Amino acid sequence: MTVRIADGAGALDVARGERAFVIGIERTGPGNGRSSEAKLDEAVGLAQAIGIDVVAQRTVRLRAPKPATLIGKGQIDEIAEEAKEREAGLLIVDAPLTPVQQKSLEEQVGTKVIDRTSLILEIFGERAATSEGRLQVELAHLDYQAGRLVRSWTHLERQRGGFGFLGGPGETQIEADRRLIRDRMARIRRELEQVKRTRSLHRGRRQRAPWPVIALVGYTNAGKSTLFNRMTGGDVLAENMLFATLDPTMRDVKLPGFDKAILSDTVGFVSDLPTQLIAAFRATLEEVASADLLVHVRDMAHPDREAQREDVDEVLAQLGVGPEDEGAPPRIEAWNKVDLLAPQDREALQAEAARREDVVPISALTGFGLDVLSQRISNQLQSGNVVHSIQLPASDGEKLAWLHARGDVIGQDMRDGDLHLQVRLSPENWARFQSL
Ligand SMILES: Nc1nc2c(ncn2[C@@H]2O[C@H](COP(=O)(O)OP(=O)(O)OP(=O)(O)O)[C@@H](O)[C@H]2O)c(=O)[nH]1
Ligand SMILES: [Mg+2]
Repeated sequence: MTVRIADGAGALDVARGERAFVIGIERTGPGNGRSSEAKLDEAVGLAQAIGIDVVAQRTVRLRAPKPATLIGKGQIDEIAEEAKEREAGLLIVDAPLTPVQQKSLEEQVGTKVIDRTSLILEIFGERAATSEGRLQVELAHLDYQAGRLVRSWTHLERQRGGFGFLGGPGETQIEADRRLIRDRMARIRRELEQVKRTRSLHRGRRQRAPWPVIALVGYTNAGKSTLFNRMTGGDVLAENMLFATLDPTMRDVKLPGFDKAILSDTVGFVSDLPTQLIAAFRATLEEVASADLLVHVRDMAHPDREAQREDVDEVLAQLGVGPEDEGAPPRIEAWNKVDLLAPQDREALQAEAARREDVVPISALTGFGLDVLSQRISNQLQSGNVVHSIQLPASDGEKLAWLHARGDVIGQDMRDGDLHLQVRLSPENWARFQSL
C-alpha cells in the first residue's frame, strides 16, 4: 500500500535482483572513527538486504563536495564507464544527496541514483510486517519526499514570482503532488493514532502485570535476535542481514529469581538512521523507553564497534533514554560475538568486563556467558528499589519498626486511625514485608 508520487520525485521502486554500483563517500579531514572500508561494506550490506545485486563498489574520496553533483567530473566519468561495463542500472551513493545532485548524477552516469536515506527507507518499506510498521514506514517515506519537493517547489515559485495560484486552477504539478502527500500523511497519522490507541490498551494491561520487561537494543546485525531466540526459545528471524528485524517481538524469558519476565527484540539501529524513520518509529520504540532494563547487544568483533556504540547511544538519546537521561531504564552491555575474537583480544575484553558490573561478554551463537548475563539481568532488576504505599494500624509498632529498619520511609501520616506510609523498598524486602 505504498504511494508512489506521480512525478517520480523520490519514488524509488528498487527491484530485487537489480544490478547496482555502490559508492562510499570518504570526506578528507577529521575522521569519525570509522574505517571507510567497513562503511562501504555496510552500504553493500544494506543494498543486499533488499536483494540488490551489487556488481561494483568503490569509495570516492571527496576533497570538496560539488554542490551540483557531490562528486567531481573525473570520478563521475569513471563511475559511468564502469557502470556501463558491469551493466549496472542503479547507483547507490552512501551519503545524503540533494534532489539536484541526484538528478544530475542520473543524467551524467546514465543510471537511476539513490542515496543512503532512500536505501534505508526502501529496506524498511520491504520489511515492515505489521500494519503499524507499514504505516510508519510510509509516513517516513512521504515525509522524505515532501522534504525533497519543497526545495524544487520554492525554487519554482520564485521563478514564477509569488504564491498566486495556490489551490487555484493554475496549480502546478509539484503543488498538486505536495497536496497529495500532505493529505496522505494526515490520513496515515489518523490511522496510526487508532493503532496506537489499541496498542496502549494492550500495553496498559501488561504494565499492570508485575513482570519486568527487558528490551534488547543495539546496532543492526549485532546479534539481538540470536540472543533473543537463545534466551526465550523463540524462532524470530536471525540472519546475517542488516535490518532482519523490524517489528518488535516479545516473549517470556526465564530469569533466576523471577516467576516471569518478558524479553523484547527490536529493530536495530544504524548510523545516519533517517530522522524521518526515528520520528515514525517513536511509538514502537517507546516500548524501549518503558522497559525496566535495556540490554545493549554489541558486536565486539566488528571493526567499528566503538562508533556503533556511539550511534546507538545517539538514537537512544533521541528517544529520551540515552545514558545521560534521568529516569532512563538501567542498562547492561552484552559484549557479543566473543567467539570470533582472537584469544588476546578476548582476554583483554574479559579482564575489563570482570572489573565492571554493567558488562557481560557473551556469544549468543555458542551460548557462552548467557548464564552470567541472565544472573546479571536478575540482579539489576532486583536492585531496582520501588516506592510502595503501605497502610498499617497505628498500633502495629513492630511492622513500623521493621519498615524503618529495612526501608527508606519517605512519608507518613495518620488518617482514620491508620498509618499511611510511603516506603522505598528493595523487591526482596517488599516480598518479606508481605509475608510478615
Ligand atoms: N559468530 C557469532 N555470530 C553471531 C553471534 N550472534 C549473532 N551472530 C550472527 O550475526 C548475524 C546477525 O544476527 P542477528 O541475531 O540477526 O542480529 P540482529 O541484531 O537481530 O540484527 P537485525 O535484526 O538485523 O538488527 C547472524 O548471522 C548471526 O548468526 C555470536 O555470538 N557469534
Ligand atoms: Mg534482529
